[in-house]
Amino acid sequence: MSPLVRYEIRDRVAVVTIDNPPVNALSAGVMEGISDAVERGDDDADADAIVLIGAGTTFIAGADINIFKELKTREQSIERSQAVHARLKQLEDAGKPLVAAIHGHALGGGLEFAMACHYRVAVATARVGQPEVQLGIIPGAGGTQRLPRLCGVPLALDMCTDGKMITAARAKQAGILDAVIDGDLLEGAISFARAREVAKERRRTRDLQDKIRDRDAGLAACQAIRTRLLGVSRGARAPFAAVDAIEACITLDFDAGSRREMELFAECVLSTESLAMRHLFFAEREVAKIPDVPKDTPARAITRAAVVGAGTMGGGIAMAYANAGIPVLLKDVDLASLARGMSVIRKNYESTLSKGKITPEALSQTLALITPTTSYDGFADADIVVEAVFENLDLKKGVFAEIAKAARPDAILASNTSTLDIDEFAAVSGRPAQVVGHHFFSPANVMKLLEIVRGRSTSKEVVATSLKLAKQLNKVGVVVGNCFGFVANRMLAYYMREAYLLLEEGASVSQIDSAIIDFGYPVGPFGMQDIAGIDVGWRIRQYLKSVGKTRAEGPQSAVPDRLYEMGRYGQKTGAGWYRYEPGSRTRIPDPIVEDIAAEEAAKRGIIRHAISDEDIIARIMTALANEGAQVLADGYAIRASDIDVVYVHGFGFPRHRGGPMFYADTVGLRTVLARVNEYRDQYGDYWQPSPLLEKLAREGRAFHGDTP
Ligand code: T1G
Ligand code: NAD
Repeated sequence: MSPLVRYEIRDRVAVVTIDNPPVNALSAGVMEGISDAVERGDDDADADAIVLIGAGTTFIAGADINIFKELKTREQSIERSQAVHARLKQLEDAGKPLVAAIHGHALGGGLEFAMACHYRVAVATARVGQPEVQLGIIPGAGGTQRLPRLCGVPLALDMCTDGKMITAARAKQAGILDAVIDGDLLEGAISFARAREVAKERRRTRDLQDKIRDRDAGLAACQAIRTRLLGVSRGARAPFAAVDAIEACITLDFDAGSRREMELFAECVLSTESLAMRHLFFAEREVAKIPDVPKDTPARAITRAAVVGAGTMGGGIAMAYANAGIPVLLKDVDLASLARGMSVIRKNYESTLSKGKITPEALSQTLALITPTTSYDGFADADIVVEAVFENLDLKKGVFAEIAKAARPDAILASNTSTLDIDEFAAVSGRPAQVVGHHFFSPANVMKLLEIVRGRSTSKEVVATSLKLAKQLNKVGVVVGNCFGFVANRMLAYYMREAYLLLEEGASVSQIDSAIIDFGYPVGPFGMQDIAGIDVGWRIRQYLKSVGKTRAEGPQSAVPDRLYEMGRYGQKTGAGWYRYEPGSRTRIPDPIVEDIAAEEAAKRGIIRHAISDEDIIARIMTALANEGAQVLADGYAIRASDIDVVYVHGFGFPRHRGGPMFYADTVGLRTVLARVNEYRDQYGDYWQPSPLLEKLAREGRAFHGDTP
C-alpha cells in the first residue's frame, strides 16, 4: 500500500484516506494507492461499502502539476491517460458502494476520481471544479465524459471552459453531488454508504445517459459556447479543446469519447500555451516567498485604512479596501474633488449592480465603509494610510509629512506613486521602517496586481504585512525594488517608447493596438493609456525633464505631449489617442492623432512606411524582455517569474503566453538578442542589449532555468 493512502475499517465500511499534504495532489503513488485500497475494500469481508476521503484541509486538488513536464510525446501522454482511465473504470466497477467524501476542494483529477465513485457527498463549504483550462489543458481523466452525464452539457461546458469552482449547494442542485453533509463528514459519508449497501445500490457514472440524450440540444450548446469563447479566450486553445471533448461525449460512446479526450489532452499538455500557464501557476505561488523575509515573520492585522487623494486611483483603492470589508477614510483637498471622487465610486458600484454582480444591500453596506473627508480626523485609528495624490515629488513629500503626524506611530504609510522614490517619503516621515510603496494598477478596484515597493529601510514586518494584505484585498502582491518606475512602469516605458515610435514610423494607433490585442492583451498600449490618463504620463515626463532624465533611452515622441496640451487626457476627457462618445468607453479612431504623428515624424525626418503586425510584436516584446533582463540584473525583481506575474496581473499580458520573460524564453534568447542588435543597427544606439541577456543567450540558457 502507498504510504500516501491509508486504509481502515469503520462500522463495516472501508475508509480509504489520501494523505499527501498540502493539497492531496495525485502525485506518483497516490492513484495506485487509491485503486489498490479500493480493491482491498472490495475483497474485505469486514467491509460492506467503501468511503474515499482526504486528510488535512482538502479532498484532492487534482493531478500533481509537476508531473506534466515529464510528458514529452503524444504517445507518452496517451499511454499515461489510458492507465489513469483504466484505474478510474476499476473504481467504477467496484462491487460495493463507493462513496467520495469531499471537503475543501475536489478539483481536476480530484473531481474526476470522485465522479468515478458511485456517489459523492460533501460538506457545505466544499468547492468542486475542473480548472484544467487555467493550466492550458483539459480534464484528462474522464472529466469531459462523466461530468456531462452527471450535470448535463451546459454546466459541464461552463465548468470545463472557465475552470471556475462551484459551491457544494450548486453541485448538489446540478446532480454532481448526491448529498451535502451537516456535521462530521466521515460519519455522514459512512452512514450514507451503509444505506446504499442496504439498498444494494451501486451506480456507475459512465452508464448514465439521461443528461446527454438530447443530442441536438447538446451540440447547440457546444456551438453557442464556441461563439462566446471567441470573444473572451484571447487566443487560448484549451477552452475550445474542452468543448471538442464534451462534444465527443454527446456524439460518441463512453470509450470512444474517452479516447477523443485523451488525444485532445495530449495536444494541450504538450503545447507552449500549457507550459506558459503552468509556469504562471507556480510563479504566482513563488512571488510570496521573499528570501530574507521568513514565512513566520509577524504580519500585522489591517482592520481600518485611510486613503489620501480621491482621484482615479484613490477612489479605486478605497473600493478595494471596502470590497474586502475594511472601513476606509477617503480624503481629498476640497468638497468638490471629494464629490467627484465619490460619484465615480458610486457609478462603478452601480455598474456592478447592473451586471448583477452585487446586490443592492451589499452595495449600500460596502459603500458605507467608505467615509469621505477633507480633514485628517480619524486617521489615528487607521492601521494603514495610502497616499494617492498627484504624481509630484514635493506635493507627495508634503502629504507624507502631514500623514506622519496624523497617523498612529505603528501605522503603515504607503504610497501609490507610479514612479517616485519611496525613500524620499520615508525621509520626511520620521519612521522609514513603516514606509512602503503600494502601487495599485488602474482600475485599482479591478486589477489584481499590487507592486509592493521595498524602500531602503522598509521593515520585514511591513513587507510580510503587505503580502498578507494583498491577499486580503484579493490582489497578487509582488515585492519589487525601489528604482524609477519600479518593475511594471520601468519596463512599460520601453513598451510605450516602441509603440510611439512605431506610430511615427507608419503604423496607426488602431493597428498597433489590434496587433497587441491579437497577441492576447485585453487592450493595446494606446487604449490602456486612455484608461490610465494621458495626463498621468505627462506629469511623470515633466518631473523627469525637471531632473534631466527620460523614462527610456532613445527618441522621445512628442505626440503624447501634444495630446496633453490639447486637453486630450483619454476617457476622462472624452478624447485621447481615440475619441469617445459621451458616456461611452468605445474607442473611435481619430485621424487628428494620425496627422500629429505624421507631423512629428516629418520633424524627425522619418520616412513613413507600412509595418507588419509581426514587426510590431517583435519590437515591443523585445524591448520588454531586454529591459526585464536589466531589471533582474539590477536586482529590482527577485525572480524572472515575478516579472511575468507583474505583467500578467498589472497589464493583462496574456496568460497563455506566460508573461514577457517566459515569452522571450519561448522565442529563444539568442533570437531576442539578435533582434536587439538588429534594432541597434537599424534604429540607433539607444538599443543596447542587457548584459544578462547577452550572457544567457551566449550560454544557451533561458530566463527561467532550462529552455522551455
Ligand atoms: N499539483 C502540484 N502542486 C500543487 C497543486 C497541484 N495540483 N495544487 C497546489 N499545489 C501546491 C502549490 O504549488 C503550493 O506549493 C501548495 O500546494 C499550496 O497551494 C487529470 C490533468 C487547491 C485551491 O488546477 O487551485 O487534475 O508554494 O498555495 O491557496 O484531469 O492550490 O507551498 O510550495 O495554492 O490554499 C488541476 C490547483 C490539476 C488545482 C489551494 N488542479 N491548485 O489553494 O494553496 S490538473 C488544479 C489550486 C488535473 C486531471 C488534470 C490551489 C488550491 P508551495 P496554494 P491554497
Ligand atoms: P488623479 O489626478 O485622478 O487624482 C489625484 C487626486 O489627488 C485629485 O483628486 C486631487 O484633488 C487629489 N489631491 C491633490 N493634492 C492633494 C492633497 N494635498 N491632499 C489630498 N488630495 C489631494 O490622479 P491618479 O491617476 O489617481 O494618480 C494618483 C497617484 O497614483 C499618482 O501618484 C499616480 O502616479 C499614481 N498612479 C496612477 C495610475 C493611473 O493609472 N492613473 C496607476 C498607478 C498609480
